[in-house]
Amino acid sequence: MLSADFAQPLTKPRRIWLDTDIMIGMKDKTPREVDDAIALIMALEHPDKVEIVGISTITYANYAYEVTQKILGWYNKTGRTIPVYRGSDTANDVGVENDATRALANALRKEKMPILAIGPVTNVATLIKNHPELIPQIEEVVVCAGRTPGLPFKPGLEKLSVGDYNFEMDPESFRILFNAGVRMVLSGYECSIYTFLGKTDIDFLANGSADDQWVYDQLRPWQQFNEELFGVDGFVPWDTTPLGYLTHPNYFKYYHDIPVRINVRQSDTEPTGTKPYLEVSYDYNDTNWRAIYAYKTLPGFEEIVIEDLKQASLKNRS
Ligand SMILES: [Ca+2]
Repeated sequence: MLSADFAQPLTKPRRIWLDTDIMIGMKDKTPREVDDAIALIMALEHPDKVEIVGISTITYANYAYEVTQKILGWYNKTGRTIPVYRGSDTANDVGVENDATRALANALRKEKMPILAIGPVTNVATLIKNHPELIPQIEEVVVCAGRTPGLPFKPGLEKLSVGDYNFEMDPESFRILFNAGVRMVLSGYECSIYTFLGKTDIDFLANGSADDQWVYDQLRPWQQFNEELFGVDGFVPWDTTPLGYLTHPNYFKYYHDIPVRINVRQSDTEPTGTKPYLEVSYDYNDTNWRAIYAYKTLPGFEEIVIEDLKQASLKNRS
């Protein structure tokens, strides 16, 4: 027989740090990536699973700060104030302290927690480089990066190769994280590619509150820009899968304790030259680096992403 106790959550939410290169709505030559914003809205919809202790920004740090505050103002219905800190503006100054690295250090001095780092990992690497005593306080770093050997990144109709953006922006910082022996979770292209938000998936936002409409007005051009680049009208919400590792881990397939290496060879995104690739394989026997590698999203996760956006929108109307 079920007792009333079963209705109570069995575990407390996991307290996490979010480091993000959120750039939704940034005025530029082209529409900008929207996935960090979707991951943030999703995280706010699951206060039973994750509690965001603080948010730090990386690349375009000032714009990211402003837009994060805006989105929190609209969609944070958790009753908790979530502080936001400006991090590295360039993702090429590892070791240089900033508001974000100081705040993250203070947070880790108080408690152990995982870091969800859905941009270049410069802020996290600065923390590790300057405060190695805090490494044991980092339960894990969940990132959107990495590939199985030679896997091309060709979204949509597979006409165009794209880079492993977060890794290629700052490979040195990834090196610092792996050398520190921090538990790493890689949930990148391979895991995320078949999660796809098309026009009909987001139409409801166009009829929502003024806030929802602002979000729609950023998502829709991003979908159309994706059609120009990759042939399909819609986008992959990449950063939702590393969040999903923390909120809905059963929706992903993982290679556990898989060796990781940085391999340098001919670039698949530039006509000439070489570039580094962050790759995982059980065949790599000359590396101490290890990760949990998410290689597949199972059916149902996309529905969770859409439902979370709908719930966020409904709350925003009342
Ligand atoms: Ca991102």
